[in-house]
Amino acid sequence: MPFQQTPPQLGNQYEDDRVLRSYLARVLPADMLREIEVSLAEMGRLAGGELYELQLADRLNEPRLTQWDAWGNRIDKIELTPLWRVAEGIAVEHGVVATAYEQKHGSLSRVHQCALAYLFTPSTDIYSCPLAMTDGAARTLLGSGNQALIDRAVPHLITRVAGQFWTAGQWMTELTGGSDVGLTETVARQDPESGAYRLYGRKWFTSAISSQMALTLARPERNPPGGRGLALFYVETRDATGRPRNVEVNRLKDKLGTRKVPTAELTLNGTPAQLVKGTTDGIRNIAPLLNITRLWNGISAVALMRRGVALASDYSRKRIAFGVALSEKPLHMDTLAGLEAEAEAAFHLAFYVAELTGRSETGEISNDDAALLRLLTPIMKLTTAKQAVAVASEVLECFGGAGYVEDTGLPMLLRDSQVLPIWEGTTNVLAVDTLRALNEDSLRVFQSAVTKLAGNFPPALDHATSWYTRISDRSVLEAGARRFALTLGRTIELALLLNHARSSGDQQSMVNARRFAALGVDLIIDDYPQQ
Ligand code: MFK
Repeated sequence: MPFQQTPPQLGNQYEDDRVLRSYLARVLPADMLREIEVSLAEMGRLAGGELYELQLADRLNEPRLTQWDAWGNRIDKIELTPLWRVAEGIAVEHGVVATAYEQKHGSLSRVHQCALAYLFTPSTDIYSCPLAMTDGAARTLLGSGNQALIDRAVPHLITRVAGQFWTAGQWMTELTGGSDVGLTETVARQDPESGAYRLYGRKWFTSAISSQMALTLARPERNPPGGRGLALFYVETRDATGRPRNVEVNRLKDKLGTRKVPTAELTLNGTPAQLVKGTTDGIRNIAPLLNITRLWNGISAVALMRRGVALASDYSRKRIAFGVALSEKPLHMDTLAGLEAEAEAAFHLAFYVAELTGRSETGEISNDDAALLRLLTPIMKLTTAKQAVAVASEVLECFGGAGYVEDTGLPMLLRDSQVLPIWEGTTNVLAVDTLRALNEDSLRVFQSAVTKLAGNFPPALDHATSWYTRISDRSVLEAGARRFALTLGRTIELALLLNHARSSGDQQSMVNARRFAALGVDLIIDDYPQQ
């Protein structure tokens, strides 16, 4: 009988997840956990079973754009892959967006929702992208005070009824720059009689273009240049017959990963649009959306890490090399232990931001914690995204050549992780955003949160603080901003991990905390050679 390698397998992704279960047992009241556990176990069963099988079977399918019908009409029809169509139904039915807005459990509903998203994400090929933008649009509209738009769109965004569900797009990026949004060239022209706006311009990188609505930025005519001169607009993408409303999809992007996400280049050619909130300050007004999608980015990062570690751990028990299973090899297990420690540390930071986000949404947040949330959102996004890429790369190596072969489904983990540090603000843009959010107050709150969680004032935090307070030259500060933000990120990850280990009594969390500390937290370089 020739040798046959057993592939890795997944069990119930909730029941098998020590980190998620021990975290939820610590932060949720027991009756809430009992109540929601059924929904989590069901999502875990789907994610490790039917959805995972469908994901592997759907591997080569990609979304398709048909620009013209047989009779010369511009239709720009987008067909999604079977996996995405199933994913949408499951997301709606299980309330992967809705749970955060139904608020059955107050601010902890956000934690429940993030747990569902975390279980759902790794088996659905970045369907988390449209869900993230939908969630962000609902939050932005609800905070806008624009009752007409709230009444019109929000019920669709947060519904559990399949036929009524809308996803939302986030059309920001233009050719002038993905990061420097203030350079946006799209113009908003107002009809002098009706007062209605139409948008003219090109959007260069619009994710999940299959959405029914979008939030976008454009410059009303005669507004000044820069971010302040932009306004936030609401767009419905298609009319009642399904025809695009003066939006042309020029082509879909040919991307390294996230291949199921129909990401488009668009021309807005008189697209009807409504102001969301005022005629200026579009960047400030769209920031709630950015902060929600950045939370999703972090939850997706930890979800993909968790999937990689689950597959690699299972495989280590099935793969025999040099006479024993890989799980008997000290070096292989040391490698896996490092990945587990990174993944658990990242998990606690992403879910801590979810807890704070939940409290900010129900108004149960102090000024101090609101400042902490503003600071931690970019720190969490940039730190977890970098960890996800590093973990995914190492996970592939745990499989040897099989990790490099497409039809194992494993390379997709690396390609999909690679988007996480790029979209929703690159690492460097978010490092600069960290500086934007940092002031005397937020630094003090950060220090006291870390000290309370860790039980001491960690040396890495002392080093980072003294570096930050010593540097007065802005260009030196910016040059070190990435190392600084990552040091803050890893410092609070370690503090959260220690706090979890102590409060829950989870011995494996303590092992992971020690390992994570040994892997390195302090990335500050005091006197980096200047060019
Ligand atoms: C899988 C899960 C997730 C997936 C979803 C993915 C789909 C998305 C696909 C995309 O990638 S969409 C495009 C994403 N693009 C970005 O994230 C843009 C990245 N660039 C930035 O974030 C820049 O930092 C920014 C554009 C915000 C900087 O622009 P400016 O013009 O230099 O901003 P400025 O003047 O500093 O800020 C304007 C105002 O907004 C200020 O407030 P004030 O007017 O009161 O002074 C800022 O404080 C405020 N602001 C900026 N960022 C904020 C914020 N407020 C709260 N939170 C923030 N994050």
